[in-house]
Amino acid sequence: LRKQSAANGEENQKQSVTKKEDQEVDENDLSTSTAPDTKAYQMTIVWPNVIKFAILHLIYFYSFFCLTSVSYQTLWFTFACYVYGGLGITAGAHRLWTHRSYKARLPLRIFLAIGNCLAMENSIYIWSRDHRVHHKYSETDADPHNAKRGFFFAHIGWLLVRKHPDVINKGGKLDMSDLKNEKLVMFQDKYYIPMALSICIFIPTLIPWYFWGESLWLSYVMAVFRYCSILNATWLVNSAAHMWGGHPYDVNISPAENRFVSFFSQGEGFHNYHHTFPHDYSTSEWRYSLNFTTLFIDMMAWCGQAYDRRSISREVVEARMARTGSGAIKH
Ligand code: ST9
Ligand code: ZN
Ligand code: ZN
Repeated sequence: LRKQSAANGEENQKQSVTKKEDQEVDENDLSTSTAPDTKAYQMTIVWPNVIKFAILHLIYFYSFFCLTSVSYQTLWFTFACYVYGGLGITAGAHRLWTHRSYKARLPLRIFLAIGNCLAMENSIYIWSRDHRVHHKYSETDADPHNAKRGFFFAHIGWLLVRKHPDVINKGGKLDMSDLKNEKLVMFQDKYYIPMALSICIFIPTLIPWYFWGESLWLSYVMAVFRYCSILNATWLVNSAAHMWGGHPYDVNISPAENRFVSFFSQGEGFHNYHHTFPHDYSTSEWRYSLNFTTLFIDMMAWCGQAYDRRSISREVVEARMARTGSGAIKH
C-alpha cells in the first residue's frame, strides 16, 4: 500500500512540476515545491574540506578512548556544551531563524546566537538559507543535501563538494530579507569565523584547563568530541530521518518519524511531521517526548523571552493524516 501511495505521490509530484515550472516562487512559503532536475553536472570535490573533516573524525574516533581518562567536571562541561550548542541550532537557527515558528526577545536571541557559534555549523544566515532551500525543494537537485543522492551525500558528502547550481539559483530566489534586516544575525555572519572558532574550540579548551586542571590536550580532544557529536546528530536529520521511519502525516515525502534521531538531536527527528507542518514551533505533535527543545522554548515563554509560538491545531493534523498519512499508528 505504501508503495502504491508513494507511486501516486510521484505522479502528483510530476504533475506539479509541470504546473509550477514557469511560476514565480512564493518566497515565504516553505512548503515543499518541486524543481525540475537539470542536466548532469560535474561534481567537484573540495579537498580542503575532505582533509578537514577526515582529521576531525580521526580525533573524534580517538576521543572515545579518552572518555574514561577525563575528570567528571570535564564530562559535565562537555555535556552542557552539547546541549547549549544543540539549542543554538534547534531553538536558534532552525525553529527561530529559519522557520520563524516563534519570536524571541533580544537576550534570548543573543543567547542562541552564541550557542549557534558553539555548534559551528556555518553562520545563522548561511544555515537558514540552506535550510529554507532544503524545505522548498526537498530531495531535488536544488536541495543542498538531497537525500536521493544517498546516505553519505545527505550526511556529510554535501559538505565535501561544490553545490549543485540549482541550489544557488533556486536559493537566490528565496526571500531572506527578514534575516538581512536583523542586525544580530548579520553581525554574527560578519564576524563568524573568529567568533565560532573561539566559542566552539578555543574557549572550551581553556575552561577545563584553567578552572579544574584538565590537561590542555584532553580539554581540546573533548571539545572536538562535542563538536563532532553535534555535527553528526544534526547530519542524521538529513540522512537517517530522510530514509528510515514512519510516515503518519504524508506518505508522499521521504522525511520520516525517527525517534533515534530525535533522541540525539534534542527533538528534531520527527521529520515527517516537520516537513508536513514546517511552521510548528515544536516540530512534532508529541510535546516534550524526546523533545528538549520544545521544553526549552516553553520555559523561555514562561519567563517572557519567547512569544507568539505557532502550532498546528489537532483538527488540521488529523485531517491531513486522513488525507495523506500512512494510516499507521503514529508514534
Ligand atoms: C554544517 C551544516 O554542518 C549542517 C546543516 C545541517 C542542516 C540540517 C537541518 C535539519 C533540521 C534541524 C536539525 C537540527 C539538529 C541539531 C542537533 C543538535 C544536537 N542559496 O556555500 P558556497 C551562493 S556546516 C542561495 O561556498 P560552494 C552564495 O552566493 C559544518 N545562494 O558554495 C554563496 O556566497 P555567500 C561547518 C547560495 O562554492 C555562493 O553561492 N562548515 C546558497 O559550492 C558560494 O557558496 C563547513 O565546514 C543557497 N542555499 O561550496 C563549511 N548556497 O555565501 C562547509 C550558496 O557569500 N561548506 N549560495 O553568499 C563549504 O565549504 C562550502 O559551502 C561547500 C560548497 C564546499 C560545501
Ligand atoms: Zn529535511
Ligand atoms: Zn526545518
